[in-house]
Amino acid sequence: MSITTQPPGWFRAPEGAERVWIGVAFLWCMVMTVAMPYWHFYGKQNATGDSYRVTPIEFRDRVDRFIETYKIGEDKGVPLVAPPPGGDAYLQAQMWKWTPVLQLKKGQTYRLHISSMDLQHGFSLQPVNMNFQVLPGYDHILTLTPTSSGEFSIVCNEFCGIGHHLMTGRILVTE
Ligand SMILES: [Cu+2]
Repeated sequence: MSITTQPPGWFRAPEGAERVWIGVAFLWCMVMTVAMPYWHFYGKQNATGDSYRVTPIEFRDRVDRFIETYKIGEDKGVPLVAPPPGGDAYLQAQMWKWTPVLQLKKGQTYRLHISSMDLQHGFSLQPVNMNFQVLPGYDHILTLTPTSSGEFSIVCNEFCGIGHHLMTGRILVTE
């Protein structure tokens, strides 16, 4: 079939159920248009937007220094680190692990620096379901204040290769 012009008068204005559904879809678009910027300013789980350029090697040096200074033990072969309350904490993503395991204090605010050593990973904190992209070359800073104590898991929610499903980490929050 070749491309032809529609015959004159082909257009009929939507009516009945079609009209209702167009209305519903349009209203929902409006709700989302308002809700997204609203949530950006009033939501309590938004990233600060702070991020700085950093090379993977520089970031690894900072993580190593951080671990050396504040290490309090080991958790299944991964260093367990308790950063000073109110201070900086570091988390390194790489195929296929999160380093170190952090031990934070409930109610204290930390500046959590996250970066990747290789490719894009996804930081997904469970069960609270907070999600952030982690990119190599950027030090992403999240201002984090744990509001409940317990054990939280970090899963990678950005497919990063054959070991992606094994890429889990932990954050412990104490009273
Ligand atoms: Cu990953």
